[in-house]
Order: sequence, then C-alpha cells, then structure tokens
Amino acid sequence: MINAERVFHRLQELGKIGYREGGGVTRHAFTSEDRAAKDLVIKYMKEAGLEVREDAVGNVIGRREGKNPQAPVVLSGSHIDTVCDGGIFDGALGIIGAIEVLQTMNEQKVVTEHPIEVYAFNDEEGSRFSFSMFGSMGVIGRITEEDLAKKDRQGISVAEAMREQGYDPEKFRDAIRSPEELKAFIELHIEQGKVLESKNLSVGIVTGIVNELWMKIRVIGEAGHAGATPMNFRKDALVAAAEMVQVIEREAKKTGTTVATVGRLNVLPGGINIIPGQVEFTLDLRDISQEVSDKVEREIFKEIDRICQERGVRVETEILQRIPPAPCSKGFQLAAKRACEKIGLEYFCLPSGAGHDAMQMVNICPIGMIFVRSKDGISHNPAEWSSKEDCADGVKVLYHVLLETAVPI
Ligand code: HGY
Ligand code: MN
Ligand code: MN
Repeated sequence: MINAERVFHRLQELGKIGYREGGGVTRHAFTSEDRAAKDLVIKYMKEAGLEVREDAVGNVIGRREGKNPQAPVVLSGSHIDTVCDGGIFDGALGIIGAIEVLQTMNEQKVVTEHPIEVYAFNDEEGSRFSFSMFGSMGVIGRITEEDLAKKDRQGISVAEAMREQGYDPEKFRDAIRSPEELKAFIELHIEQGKVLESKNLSVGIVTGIVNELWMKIRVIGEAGHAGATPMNFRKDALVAAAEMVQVIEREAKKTGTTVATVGRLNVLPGGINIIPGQVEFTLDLRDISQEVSDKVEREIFKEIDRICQERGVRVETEILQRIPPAPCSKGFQLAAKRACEKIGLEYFCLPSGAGHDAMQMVNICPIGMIFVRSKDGISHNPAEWSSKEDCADGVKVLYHVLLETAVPI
C-alpha cells in the first residue's frame, strides 16, 4: 500500500522551500520560491514514473497512462503556492498525496481504464495579486486580459511576473481543458478547521465548498489637523471604518454559518497628527449558501450606508472576486464512503469553510474533496500540523477513490 514515510518526508522537504526562521512558509506565484517548489515537485513526479509537463499558466502536471489513452482523464492534486508565513500542509498534501497514489499504482503494476493526472496548481491563494485560483481558472478558461494586468503591491502585473519566470502571458488560453476530456477532479486537503479533531477522526468527506466574496472597501473622509480640529467637526475615515468592521463581524455572527474577515487595512495619509482622510480595507465573506451570503452582504451595506450618513464619509467598493459555492458530487461521496469502509476508517461528512481549486474545477467536471484532520484547527499559520498517520489515512482514501474512479482492470 502507500508509503507513509515517503509522503511525510516529501511534505517536509517541500515545506523547506520558502520557509523563513521564526516564520512560516511563503511561496507566492511566479517567484523564485515558486519555481524551486515546482522543480522539486517535477522531481517527485518523475520518481513516480509520471509523464511531466507545465502548462501556460504555471501549473505542473504529472500523467499516468490508462489502458485507454482516449478515455476521459481523472484529475487530482492541489496548489503549490502558500499564504504569507503559512504551513507545510496546505496545498502540498494534495499534490504529494496524489503523486504517492500514482507511484504506488506504478510500483504495484495496477492498470486502470482511464489515465490519471496530478495538477500542482499555480497561485490558488491569491496572496500576491489579490485574486485567487489563477492556475485552476486557467484550466477552466476563466482568466481574462484584465486579470493579466492586475498588479501586486510592488506594481508588477501578472503578465510581467509571468514573463520574468519564462512564461508567455499571451498563451494563457493554451492551459484550457474541455469538459469532454475530464472525468472528475478529486482533491486531498487538510481541513483547516476543528471538526474532525472534535470528533477524533483522521479523515472527512467533503459535501461542498463555501462561496468566496473578496472585496476592497475604500472609506473616504477628510484629512485634518489632529490638534486644531474639534471632535464634532471631523470626517474621520478610520473611526468610520472601525465601526464598519464591527458591523461586518456582527452581521456575519447573526446567521451562525457565515464567516467574514477583514484581513487588510491601510490608513492614509498615516501621520500621527493627521486625522485619517482615507482607509482601505478588504472583506472576505463566505457561506455554504449563496442566498445567505447575499443577504449578509446586503445587511452589511445597509449599515455601511447608515455610518456614511452619520459620519459624513463615503465609500467606494471594488469586487476582487465572487466565486459561488461548489457541491461535491454524490458519486464521489459514495466512492469515498466505500473507500473508508474498505480501509476500516470512520469518517464524517462536512462542508469546507476554506476555498479550493476544486471550486473552479466544478465548472468543467464533477469534484470531490477528502479532508485530513488539522491539529487545533490551525492553518494559514506556521503551527499548521497534521500527523503522519492522519496524512497516510487521507492518501489511502484518495488511493481507493482514484482507483475506483479510473476503473481498475
Ligand atoms: O482562502 C482560502 O480559503 C484558501 O486558503 N485559498
Ligand atoms: Mn490556504
Ligand atoms: Mn489550500
């Protein structure tokens, strides 16, 4: 069966790329760390006996042939990039786990009807260019010229960053796959929450993935003298923004299922003795139900309008991305249950609060996700941890699901 030592060794080796002492792992899209990580994954894919290629948007793909090379491909994998100071499991486990499954199939001379491909997706986190899932968007044909013009905080555009790494941004459409050539996409990922740990289970079967609304909100007040401006004459953009952040938390808490986060906030002009004239902050809003998410969004903006009236400020908003919730196919969920029963693993079915490449792939093929327990539910943090045993359980479930989906002969 699968080689747990090899999986864990590779996770730790890949986790060293982009790691900084006292911090975590940072591997942003189209950087030297990103390139080094792709080169190491290419090495693993070759050791596994896969046919390796890179596509036009920076995904790395390893292919294992089936008996019928024309049969629709079964896809697996996850993302190779990380957030700032992230952990070594987020994304990496799905790539290393899928490579392990195919290497084990090769070692055991397993034959399947369908080919299987592992994707190491580029830029799922959106950490550098403020919109996520660039690699999987490239596969489903969702990238636009506007996306290529989006800039990072140093003013470098996606297209420039691609060129710096040797990609031709004009060719981004070459990465597109058609629905006819795909059978399913199955992603192994850490849970990044506390549910499996609370049930003392190593693996979970994902029922669906929440929606993702990312927005930039600019509050425009009036800069002024901190000493000479009486309190009742101010249009303080920061105090207004602070009230808005509280409203966002309050409205999200009301539903019991919604999550909302203000992850970035910049104050301008930023002088000690200047009343803030402008504040720009981000909103990340999610719920498994699009309807609930839309309602919370409406309530938040009703309150923001009230605050603007009361404080004499105004807001400008910019939608960074709107991704709908993604259901995991019933066929996958049954196959995953059969896999757990075959291995003798208890499991729990749960939605994913985190976003994943699978929510793009659902537009061109059925999807499935298998979760592995996260210690203390921590992720997007250097303390992110899953045990070797739990990772091995997840890879075993992935093995049986990919084998069944690719039809063993
Ligand atoms: O934001 C997310 O949920 C994922 O980590 N990209
Ligand atoms: Mn993540
Ligand atoms: Mn992830």
